[in-house]
Amino acid sequence: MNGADRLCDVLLANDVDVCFANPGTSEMHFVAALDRKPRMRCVLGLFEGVVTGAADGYARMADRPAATLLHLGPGLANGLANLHNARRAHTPMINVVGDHATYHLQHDAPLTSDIESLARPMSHWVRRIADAESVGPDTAAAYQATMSLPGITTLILPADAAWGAVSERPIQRTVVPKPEPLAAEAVLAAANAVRSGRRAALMLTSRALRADALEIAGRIAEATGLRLTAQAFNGRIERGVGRVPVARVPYPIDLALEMLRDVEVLILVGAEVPVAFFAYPGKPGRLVRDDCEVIELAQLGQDLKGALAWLADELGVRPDRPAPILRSAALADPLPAGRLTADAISRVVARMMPENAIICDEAITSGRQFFALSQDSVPHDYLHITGGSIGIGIPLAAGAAIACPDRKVIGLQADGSGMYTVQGLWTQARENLDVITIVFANRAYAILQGEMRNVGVNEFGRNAQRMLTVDEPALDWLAMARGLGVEAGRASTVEEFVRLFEGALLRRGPFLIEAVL
Ligand SMILES: Cc1ncc(C[n+]2csc(CCOP(=O)(O)OP(=O)(O)O)c2C)c(N)n1
Repeated sequence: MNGADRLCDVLLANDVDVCFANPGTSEMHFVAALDRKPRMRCVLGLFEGVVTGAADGYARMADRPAATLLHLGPGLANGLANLHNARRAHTPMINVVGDHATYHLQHDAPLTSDIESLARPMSHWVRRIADAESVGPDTAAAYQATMSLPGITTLILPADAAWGAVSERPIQRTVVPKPEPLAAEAVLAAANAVRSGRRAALMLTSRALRADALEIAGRIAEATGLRLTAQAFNGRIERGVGRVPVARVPYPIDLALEMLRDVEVLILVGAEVPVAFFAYPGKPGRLVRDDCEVIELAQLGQDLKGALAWLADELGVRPDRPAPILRSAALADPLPAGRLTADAISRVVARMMPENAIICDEAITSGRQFFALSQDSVPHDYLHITGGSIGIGIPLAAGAAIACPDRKVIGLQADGSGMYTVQGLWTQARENLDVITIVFANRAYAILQGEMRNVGVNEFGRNAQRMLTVDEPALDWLAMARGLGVEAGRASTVEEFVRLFEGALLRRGPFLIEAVL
């Protein structure tokens, strides 16, 4: 047995049995060890941004981490943008980054780089494994850290630690430390604030946005008048009919300020105080008013649902009180017709998505209305881009589909963002993943055109035009999808779109619809 075998065995003992990978020579012993473990599912991504984005989508839906296999500093660097998104989502993930053998580093061979420095900003926890015998304990430590933070852990695996012999010993499941207990003072402070009659709001994220936790929050809201809000960007929300609806803080700063203007007490449940996505001249950074009292009921890593239950108890809100869940789907709304617009697509998807669909939203400007339009759709999960780093949508959908093979995944995909990790379609095809990708082909970086106008520039000259449009040549999504092994169709009217979407819902396996806007 060698270090690489030990690494795999510790992962498998903890049910980490999917490895998204893009390997190189320094990881060959790890590849050979993975090859000896039939329980491990290895999924190839043709670019490391696909690898890390897919591991993110997988863990958001599976509620357990995947491993990634990345090739030294450059491989990790290619995956960093989506690691950044995963870090913002507090997704559990164990990255294994191969490195040269320890004694080879002195030669500064071409692929040598400072991997720790590349890893640290996008990881919550980083460790370089010293030798083969350390592989087991270090992998267990990475598992502990990823589960309890929860967050991104990165293990650097030197080739000689991978190939070095280790003594045989039984491998047990790693014990994860219990989360920090909830603080009675925080619960009391929140309850007192709610009782005070001041206008109070709960700010939820992460585990607090699952249906069971939302139900408790909904009961509190209905009994006390407390408002329910969610962070602007969240890893996963369970929503739709039968669930308690929650409003997200909007992206446009003026709408966000408007939403939070009258909030006098903000109670954070895993969430942060909301801030503007960017600085704008003359506008505040924090989105709550200066005199807003902020109470941290519970932090990420603590039992967020338990915190809500305790608050409900403290406020005398009975657990058998009916929660304000949405009761009927808006299926009676007529489908739109005629010219294809982004909102028409959102309406069609909101109306036609199957029960338990998983929506991966990287539609950027085209998806602005989707969240509101799908509030009373059938029950579904909503996964968002969490760190503002575009290029997550296609990989995120692939990972979610691997985690939930019995559920339909629908990717709402802006075209500019889609081009960052378009290779992810090939992974969808190779793994025969049940994903419908809807490309909003507006052939522009529309959001940036809006941001230019926000800063007062209304006339675009040649250089701005060249930087903010994605036409000439127009992207041929049908050809790209087919070239990557995914069947595809193009729609220019609502009727064409509905026909393609209906067909895609009836089949299994990946399908792409280019929606020409
Ligand atoms: C990694 C990364 N690079 C660049 C940007 C800046 N950026 C934000 S949105 C955007 C273009 C989005 O265009 P598209 O995906 O087509 O959506 P649209 O704005 O047209 O709705 C860019 C380049 C970013 N957010 N992340």
